[in-house]
Amino acid sequence: MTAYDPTAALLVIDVQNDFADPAGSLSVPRAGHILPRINDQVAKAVAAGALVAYTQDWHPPSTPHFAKDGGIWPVHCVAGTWGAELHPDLVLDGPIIRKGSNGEDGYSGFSMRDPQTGEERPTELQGLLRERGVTRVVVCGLATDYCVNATALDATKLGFETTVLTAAIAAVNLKPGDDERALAEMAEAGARLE
Ligand code: VGL
Ligand code: ZN
Repeated sequence: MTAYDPTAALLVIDVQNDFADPAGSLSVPRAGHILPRINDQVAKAVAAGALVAYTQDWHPPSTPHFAKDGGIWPVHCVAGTWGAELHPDLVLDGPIIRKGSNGEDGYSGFSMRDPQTGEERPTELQGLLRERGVTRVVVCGLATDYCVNATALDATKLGFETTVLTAAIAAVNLKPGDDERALAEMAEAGARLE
């Protein structure tokens, strides 16, 4: 079981209506099942004095991230819309980091990649964690094969001891098995799957 303390941070990735609600435009199968588990973890983290940080996919109406503009995704999480809002059942108790605001593929909570130039830029998440002396991160949320995967991989690269809560994540699975491949990739990178 994950033990939280002030050196740990729980990262709650993209639990937004477009992913987490069955009516969302990029609805993730089983997302509804993981919400109570995420809320349990939020309660545990807060009780132990660990930071809880939330990410939000936050896209402009047109971005090369979307299929209509040359990318691969249906329009989702457009800034200021219902779909971009954090799910109403999610317990909120910490800072929110938005990514993708300038049209980047914001898969990782830690970095944003310009889809045209490939250039990577950091979000404010790393600074926030370092400021608070956080050395361990615990990752949950959506989706296993994209934002959870990218965030956990970046966390290991940045030297955070990284745990992924396999009961509190769910996958898009554009291709069957994407979830298993993402789990293997995270484990390979040194993340602990719990
Ligand atoms: C995500 C696909 C597109 C995610 C974001 O949050 O995993 N997936 N944008
Ligand atoms: Zn997106």
